[in-house]
Parts: sequence; C-alpha cells; structure tokens
Amino acid sequence: MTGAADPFAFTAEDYADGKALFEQRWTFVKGVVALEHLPDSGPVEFAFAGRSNVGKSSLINALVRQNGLARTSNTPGRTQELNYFVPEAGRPFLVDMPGYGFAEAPRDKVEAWTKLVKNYLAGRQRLARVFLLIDARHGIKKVDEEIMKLLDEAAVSYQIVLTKSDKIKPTDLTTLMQRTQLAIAKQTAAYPLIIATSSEVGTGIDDLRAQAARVTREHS
Ligand SMILES: Nc1nc2c(ncn2[C@@H]2O[C@H](COP(=O)(O)OP(=O)(O)OP(=O)(O)O)[C@@H](O)[C@H]2O)c(=O)[nH]1
Ligand SMILES: [Mg+2]
Repeated sequence: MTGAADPFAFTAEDYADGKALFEQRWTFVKGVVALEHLPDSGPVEFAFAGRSNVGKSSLINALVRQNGLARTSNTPGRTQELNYFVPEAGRPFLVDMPGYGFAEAPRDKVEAWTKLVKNYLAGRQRLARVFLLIDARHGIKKVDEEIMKLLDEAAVSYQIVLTKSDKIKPTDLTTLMQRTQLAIAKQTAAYPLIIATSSEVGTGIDDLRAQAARVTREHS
C-alpha cells in the first residue's frame, strides 16, 4: 500500500508545462529603478531574491537556457534594477532582482536598491511567488532571515531555492536541506518544498521549471 500522494511532488503535467514554458523564447522587458516605474498591468510575477552574488541572474539564464539573457558577474552587486523578462506567450514575468547584503557598489546606491527590493517584495500585488535563493555553501544568514520576516509579515508566498549545489559535497547538501527545512518550519509564508539547484551543472532546473509552471497554472 502506498500512502497519500505527496502534495508537493511534481506531476508529469508540471514537468511538461515547465518545459513548454521555459523553452519559449524569453526577452527582456524593462529595468525598473523606482516603484512608480513598475508595469501597471501584466501577468503574474516570479521574483528571484537573495544576497548579492548568490546566483539569481545565473539561475534565470539556466531556466530559460539562454546564457546572457540576464547579466551575471563575479562581482557582488551586478544587478542593480528590477529586471523584467517575458516569454513569447506573454506570461508570467520573471523578475531578476538586485541582491541584498554586501555589494561592491557605492553605499547610497546599495541603500537605494535595497529599499526598492524590500518595498517591491512587501507590496507587489501580482507577485505569485518569491524564489528566495540561498547559497548552499553558506545557508540562511541574518539578512535572509530579515527578508523572510518581511515576507511572512506581508503574507507573500516564498520558496527557498539553494544555489551552487555543485560546490558542496552531497552529504553536506543533505544536512543543509534538513537544517533549512527546520529553519522554515515556523515561517508562515514559506512554501515547504526546498529546491536544490546548480546553474552550472543543471541540478534542480527541471524541478524549478515545473514549480513555476504549476504556480502559473494555479494563478490562471
Ligand atoms: N559553481 C557555480 N557558480 C555559480 C552558480 N550560479 C552562479 N554562479 C556564479 O556566481 C557568480 C554570481 O552569479 P550571478 O548570477 O551574477 O549572481 P547574482 O545573485 O545575480 O548577483 P548580483 O546581481 O550581483 O546580486 C558568478 O560568477 C556565477 O558564475 C552555480 O550554480 N554554480
Ligand atoms: Mg544578478
């Protein structure tokens, strides 16, 4: 006898939808530096948030398999605007965000984009889910906890995505997954499924595609 189906497990339909969604051609829509420039109409949005250099832009490129769609860099602080991307079918939007935490950029600039990031995350109506990226080598840091608190208080659904999983040993990844699962257990807006990814070798990309497709479907 098998138990009840795992409600978080992806179905064949999720994977098929994920493939169809991300195999379209994606293009850059606009970069936003202030809330008043956010698109005032449009589809549901997925935001990619996380500390500077965690791999947000790389993950978007891995999802769409278009290297160079989002600009990446070794230097923390590369993405400085809310960058909007759209597939041919017109929905959903993916939003690549500036990072929070340490960045190699002028202090006033970092402060301005951190404020933008927080205001966007707390107040964007059509935000379907925030993918909150955590570097698998570092785990959840204090700045991440602050963002999680903000999302819990604003009741914005978010999901932990571990990045750079190719950089740690499989046993360490298992421990980190367990530790992270415990850490989010009491966070009211955290979606319980954690996805471990590597943009470098492709780990978890099909799952994240399936997840985005499923949430998009739920919002249609
Ligand atoms: N090994 C490995 N390196 C990665 C992975 N993802 C990203 N990187 C590297 O990490 C660095 C930062 O990647 P970005 O995608 O620019 O990170 P970001 O979060 O967009 O950074 P900011 O825009 O500065 O906040 C780059 O040198 C990437 O090549 C991964 O899965 N594995
Ligand atoms: Mg970036």
